[in-house]
Amino acid sequence: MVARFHQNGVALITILLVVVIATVLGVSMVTEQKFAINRAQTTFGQTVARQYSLGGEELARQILHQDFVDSPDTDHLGENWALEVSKFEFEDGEVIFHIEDLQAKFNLNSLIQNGAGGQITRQRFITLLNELALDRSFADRIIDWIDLNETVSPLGAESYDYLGLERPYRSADKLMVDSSELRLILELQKEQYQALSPFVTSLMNPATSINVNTITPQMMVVLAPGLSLDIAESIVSNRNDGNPYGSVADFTGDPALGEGANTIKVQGLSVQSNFFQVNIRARYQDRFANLTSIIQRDPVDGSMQVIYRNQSKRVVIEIPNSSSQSTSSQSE
Ligand SMILES: [Ca+2]
Ligand SMILES: [Ca+2]
Repeated sequence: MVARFHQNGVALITILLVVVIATVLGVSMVTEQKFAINRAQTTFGQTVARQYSLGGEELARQILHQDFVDSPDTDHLGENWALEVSKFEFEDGEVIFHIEDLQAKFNLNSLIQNGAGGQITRQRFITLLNELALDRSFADRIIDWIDLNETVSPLGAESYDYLGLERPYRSADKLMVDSSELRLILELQKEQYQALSPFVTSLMNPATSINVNTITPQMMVVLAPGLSLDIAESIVSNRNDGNPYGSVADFTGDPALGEGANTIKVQGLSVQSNFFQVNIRARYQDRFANLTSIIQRDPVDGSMQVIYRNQSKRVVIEIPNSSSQSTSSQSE
């Protein structure tokens, strides 16, 4: 009897165990399915948001193409591409983007230009470092980082210096792909990088010019050392107020520059741009996508090429308030 009862008990426990396992399996299968559905939904939402961001890039291309048709010889902040923000809304989502002229900034790769142009460029960069209270040795260190050789400039640093660091690496010895490479320059600290980065870019062509129609007052002081920031601010404000320069000579001949005009070298300046950065933020339902693209526009035929895309940089676009709201509703 006892043995039989024992056997029955074992059978019951076995059945119970089977039921428990089946229930656990069932629950986990349902959970698994839910996860799979969630994953699929998330992936789908993310894909749509990505596509929206690429749509934003395409729209930016069209705007830049239209600008080439309308005014190929000059680019300034009164043109359509330079509107603060473009916003397009559609079902369950939106695309917000902003186009900026990269030739309003100093191209770090232009530091290795040869000849007189190179000398002027390097002097401009040293002026920029001075304005930002940064050590001028960074000019030589960046040059060494970019130039093909391993010959150390007077205040520079090449692989030999980097290989001696706690976490050793070599100098790149090629054009900078992204200005965030500055963080690798010997002794260039985070704060110094943050001070410098708004003024610099890294275009894969050392021979780019700086567009005097889009530069900030600070950059104007870099081009015309000795010019006070106050005067540069009033010149820029007048320029943006519907008085862009038609030529570099118009700029250097601007009477508002006063004595500052004598310090300006015309080499490497222009009133037209070929490199634009589009900062795009797209949303589909609760999924977001960031995209930073660089578009190169040919100055002769207006053809365009996306030469850089980055989906990992967080794009922050501030929506302007009511006064410029009209610029952000082009879709209507
Ligand atoms: Ca234009
Ligand atoms: Ca080098």
